[in-house]
Amino acid sequence: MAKLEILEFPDSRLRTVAKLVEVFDAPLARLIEDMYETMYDAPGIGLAATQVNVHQRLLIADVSEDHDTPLTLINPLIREQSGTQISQEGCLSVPGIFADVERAEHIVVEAQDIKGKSWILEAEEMNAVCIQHEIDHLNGKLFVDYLSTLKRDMIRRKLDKQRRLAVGT
Ligand code: K2U
Ligand code: ZN
Repeated sequence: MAKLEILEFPDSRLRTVAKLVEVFDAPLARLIEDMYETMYDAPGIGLAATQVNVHQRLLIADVSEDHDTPLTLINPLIREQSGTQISQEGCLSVPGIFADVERAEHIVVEAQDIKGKSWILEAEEMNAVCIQHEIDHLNGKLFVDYLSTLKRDMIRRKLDKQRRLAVGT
């Protein structure tokens, strides 16, 4: 297993629209393993392949308290959505920044598993938020895109300053 580097806003590679996964082979399984190690180590409750600079439609999540309920969604498609919920979101690609985002409260998702078998799952509350957040990543979208341009520019400047100071340490 290996910890993967997570791209950080405003890296333009985070804006890539991921392509469908077509080959369900050992390298894919290894990537998924490495993504789980990276996510749990961060720590985070979700991770999209885009964030580790792999532009395939693959996301993982685990919103459980004991970090023992992994969820792997390949080529996910939201088939139905209903209701709305507002929750505070963060992002491993936008470290230290949190903001309220409105999302669908309940979603029905069609996806493929690690072997390529299609399945349907329903999600709500934090699971639904996390899946929508990760699918946004696969479409090159970040939660800061739901904020005003002014706020997004402030965040960009704050992160740029943090990175400059980190280089200086
Ligand atoms: O995409 C990511 O960077 C993973 C996010 C997923 C997420 C964001 C907002 C709301 C739910 C899930 C990270 O896990 S951000 C860190 C975090 C950890 C626990 C709760 C919320 C955010
Ligand atoms: Zn994120």
